[in-house]
Amino acid sequence: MSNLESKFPPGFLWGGATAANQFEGAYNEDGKGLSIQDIYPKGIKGGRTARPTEDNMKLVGIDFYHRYKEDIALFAEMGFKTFRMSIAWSRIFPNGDDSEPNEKGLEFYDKVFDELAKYDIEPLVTLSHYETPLALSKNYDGWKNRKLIDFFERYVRTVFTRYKDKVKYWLTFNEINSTLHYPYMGAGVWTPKERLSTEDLYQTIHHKLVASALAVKVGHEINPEFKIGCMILGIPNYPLTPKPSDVIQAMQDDRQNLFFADVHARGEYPKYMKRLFKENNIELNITNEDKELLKHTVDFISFSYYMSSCSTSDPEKDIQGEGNFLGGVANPHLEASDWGWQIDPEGLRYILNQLYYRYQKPLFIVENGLGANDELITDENENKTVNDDYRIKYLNDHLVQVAEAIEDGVELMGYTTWGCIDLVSNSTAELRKRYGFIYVDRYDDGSGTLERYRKKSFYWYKGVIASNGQIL
Ligand code: BGP
Repeated sequence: MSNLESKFPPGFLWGGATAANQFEGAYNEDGKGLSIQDIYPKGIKGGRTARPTEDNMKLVGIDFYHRYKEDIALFAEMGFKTFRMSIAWSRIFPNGDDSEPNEKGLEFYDKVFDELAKYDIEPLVTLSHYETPLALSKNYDGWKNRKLIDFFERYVRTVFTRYKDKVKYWLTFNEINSTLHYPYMGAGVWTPKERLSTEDLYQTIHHKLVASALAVKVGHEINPEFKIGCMILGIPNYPLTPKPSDVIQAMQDDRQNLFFADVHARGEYPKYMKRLFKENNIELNITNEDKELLKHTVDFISFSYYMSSCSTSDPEKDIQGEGNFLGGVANPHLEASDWGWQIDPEGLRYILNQLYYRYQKPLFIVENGLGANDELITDENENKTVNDDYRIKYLNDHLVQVAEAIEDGVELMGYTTWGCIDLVSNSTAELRKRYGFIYVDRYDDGSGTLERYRKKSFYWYKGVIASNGQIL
């Protein structure tokens, strides 16, 4: 692409993405309450950010809470135009249902936004990144309970009002469609998934959809300049074979994701969901007020993209979790990362087109990246670094497809790589699954200095941003 004009529009929002629970640390400082992530046992080592013990260093994240100035300076050095982060709800309302917000928590994000402003970096803020306050989970069964809508409204009003002149771009719920598969992570539902009826699961989802629309409404009232988007886990499903029943299966599997974007973009439930509810005797409590609220549609659609998946109508071939995140069947034409996530750059062009021409709303890629085992080395200048050519290749290949999609006519606001600084993995709670341009000296056994080092990809991404994508 190098000898061509940049295909990325002027003002394209290049940057990186994070989530509070995976990198802030300071799980109980300055009045923060626990979130569901703080006790969530995952991976081989158990909990995430609860009480730090020697063999459970994940508990401190990577300490952005105390090192945000240093980290933001590094993002600025790469030329970031935007930085995606989340607000930890339980820093603001420690129990979720408190009547007054925690001033110390609010002050922390003031400081972060002020620091970003120094470098003209636009914050892109997720209101809820798998971070339901633990007390709401235990005491109310999370989003299964309609009351959560009110608590969420109080929280979003508080942060929208407080930061109305500091933040313009907002996302409501991270990967809202994953609630269908992970009701605890997605919605703080304390009842174990096996005991949750399908009806309760969809009611839970309904509450989140209403809360998301309510956030759009309230946000636009507080500042009409706000741009508020939904956020979907983007996994396109290909038919495993050209057999018509496989094609239909792929269509059905896609709807498990697209349903969420459909409601956010169109302001009502699609007919195919009404059919699904009818055929499964699911009767949701959807009030007239809910229906009115849902009409507050989003300004843009954002999504994460790591992989595609294949769908089959043949139950014998349909082995759940055979290499992809939400089940599905492995694609024989694709290779996978060390964690079994199949790498498919062209799938990104495909889903960009699918979403854009379905909704005709601006899109934003808010996560994409490669989790890998990085090796820290000392280079000839005695600098510590990582030669992560594999990461550069992964991102370059994906961005070339993004440029193709832009040429296809897709309106794209920006691109933030996931985990621009190494952070704790969401699915495995490990730190060795690294995504960053910045290496953090921290290991799964709790050792490490927390020093930051620039990887080779750091300089590559800096060049990509400086040339607005021309060096790809
Ligand atoms: C997405 C989540 C992120 C992030 C990313 C990478 O699903 O929104 O929180 O962690 O996946 O996943 P992992 O950390 O499991 O490699």
